[in-house]
Amino acid sequence: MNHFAICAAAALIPAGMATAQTDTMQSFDADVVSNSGISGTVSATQQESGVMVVTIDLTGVPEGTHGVHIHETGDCSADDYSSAGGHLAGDMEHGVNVAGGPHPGDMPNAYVQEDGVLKVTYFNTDLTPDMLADADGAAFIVHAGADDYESQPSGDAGGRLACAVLAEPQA
Ligand SMILES: [Cu+2]
Ligand SMILES: [Zn+2]
Repeated sequence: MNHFAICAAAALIPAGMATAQTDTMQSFDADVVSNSGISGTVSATQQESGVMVVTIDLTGVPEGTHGVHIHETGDCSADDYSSAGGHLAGDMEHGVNVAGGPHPGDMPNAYVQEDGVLKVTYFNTDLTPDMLADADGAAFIVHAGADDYESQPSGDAGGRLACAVLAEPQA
């Protein structure tokens, strides 16, 4: 059942929102930038249900477990991507293992094999288009290590390997 649901959602993305954007359904697409040789794309698309579907399609990712999050500022200009700020937090605590969590920007860890491919679709029921397109925008970040789903404020996931501006800050 899970497999079917994931495939069905992935299939809806190109047909659904690539050309049509309304007040209630919006799509955010971005290319990643990386000083670590990672390339690819990430998108966040609100579906008819209201659920945001986050699709990540990257190559060149080091083998291992990586925290992936939506961060609060749409700015990847710093060399270490610290310019993207902390997690998109929405007054919540970090992590699914914590009372009062998770952040709307929190997502499950990605497990990358030897081939360096990180390709996954996540359903995010807490994220909204308004959070992404707020005054300071939003960015997607891939971390060097795993999110422990409990350390505050960001899961102790290590440095930032790649960044993508999902929505620009509105000056
Ligand atoms: Cu992060
Ligand atoms: Zn978080």
